[in-house]
Amino acid sequence: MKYKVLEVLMSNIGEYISGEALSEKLGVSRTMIWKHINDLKREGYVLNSSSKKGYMLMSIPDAINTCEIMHGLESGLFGKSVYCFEEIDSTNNYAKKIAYEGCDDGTVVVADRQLSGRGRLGRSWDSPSGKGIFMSLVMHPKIPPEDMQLVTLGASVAVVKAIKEVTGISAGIKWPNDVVIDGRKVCGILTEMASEQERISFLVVGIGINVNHEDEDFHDELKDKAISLRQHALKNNMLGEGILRRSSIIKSVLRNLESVYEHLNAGNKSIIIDEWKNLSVTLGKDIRIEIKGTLHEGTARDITNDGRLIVDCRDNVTRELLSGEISVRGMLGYI
Ligand code: BT5
Repeated sequence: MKYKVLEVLMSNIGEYISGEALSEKLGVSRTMIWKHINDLKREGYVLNSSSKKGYMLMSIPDAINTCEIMHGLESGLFGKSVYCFEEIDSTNNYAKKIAYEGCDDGTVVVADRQLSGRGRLGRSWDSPSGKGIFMSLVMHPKIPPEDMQLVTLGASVAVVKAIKEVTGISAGIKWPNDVVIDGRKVCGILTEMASEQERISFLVVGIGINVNHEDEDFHDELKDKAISLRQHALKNNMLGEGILRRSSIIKSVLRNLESVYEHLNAGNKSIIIDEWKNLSVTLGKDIRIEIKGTLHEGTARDITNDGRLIVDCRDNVTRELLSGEISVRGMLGYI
C-alpha cells in the first residue's frame, strides 16, 4: 500500500493532493495514509505536508522499489512482475527459484544489496548497499540452447544503450559479458539456463552495474579494474543534477533488453550480432586466452552467429571460443 500511495504522489508530482482524496482513491483510512507518508519520508522521499492542502512530493531519492521501477516503465513484458528486495543473497538465485515455480516470462528481481552476488565460474560480484544495480530477469526464449550466448551478448548491448541514454556515457563490450568504460569493468552479466530435451526451459539473465560507487566503495583488488558510472561522470564533468538514478537505468535496460528479446524470438540474430560488433572493444585486439590451463595468444577476429569469439592464434590455429570455458585478457591491460 505504501507504494500505491507513492504511485499516486508520483503521478501528481509538484501538486498537492489531499489526505482525503488519497484515502478515497486507495480505500484506506487517512491515518493509514499519514503512516505511509511518514514511512516514505523515512526512505528519503521529500514531501510537503499542509493541513489544508494535503501532501506534495518534492523530490525522489535514488531508491529501489517496485513503484520506482514500474512508474513510467515503457517495456511491455519485462517488468510486468517485479520483485524488489532491500537485501538478498543473489537475485539470480531468487529468480531461478521462482522460475522453477513457474513465474511469468519477463519477471524481474531487483535488490538494493546482495550478500553473495555471483559472477561466472564460482567468482563473486561485489554488491554494496545503495550503490549498484543488481537485477535478474527470467526469460523463456524461443531459441535453441546453443544460442544462449546470444542472450548474454544482447544483454550487454542493452546495458550499453541504457547507459548512453540515461547518462550520456559511451561504454564498450569486452567479450563475452563485460561492459567496460575507460578500460575498467562497469557491468557484468551472468546468464544461467535450465533446459530439457534440446529446448530451453528458462534463462535467468543477471545484470550487475556499478552506478554510484565512490573510490572507497571498491575493495582494493577491484580498485584498478572496476569503475562506476558516477566515477566516470564526475571525472568528465557529466554529472548534471548530481545523482544517477538507478531506477531510470533499470527501466532503460528493460526496454532495450525487451527489444533484443523480440529480435531473438523472431530469429533476427544478425541484428544483435551487428549491434554487438559495433560496440565491441575486443574485436581486432591482440588477446591472451587460457583454455584448460594452457595460454594462447592471438587476434580476436570476429564472432560466429551463435556468439563464439573467433581467434586467430599465433600457433596458426583458429579457435572458436564459447564463454564459460576460457578467460580472455588483453595483452595491454584489462581489455
Ligand atoms: C560477471 O562474472 O561479470 C557476472 C556478474 C553478474 C552479477 C549479477 S548482479 C545480479 C545477478 N545476481 C548475481 O548473483 N549475479 C548477477 P565474471 O565475468 O566471472 O566476473 C567476476 C569478476 O569481476 C570477479 O572475480 C572480480 O574480479 C570482478 N568483480 C567483482 N565485483 C565487481 C564489481 N562490482 N565491479 C567490477 N568488477 C567486479
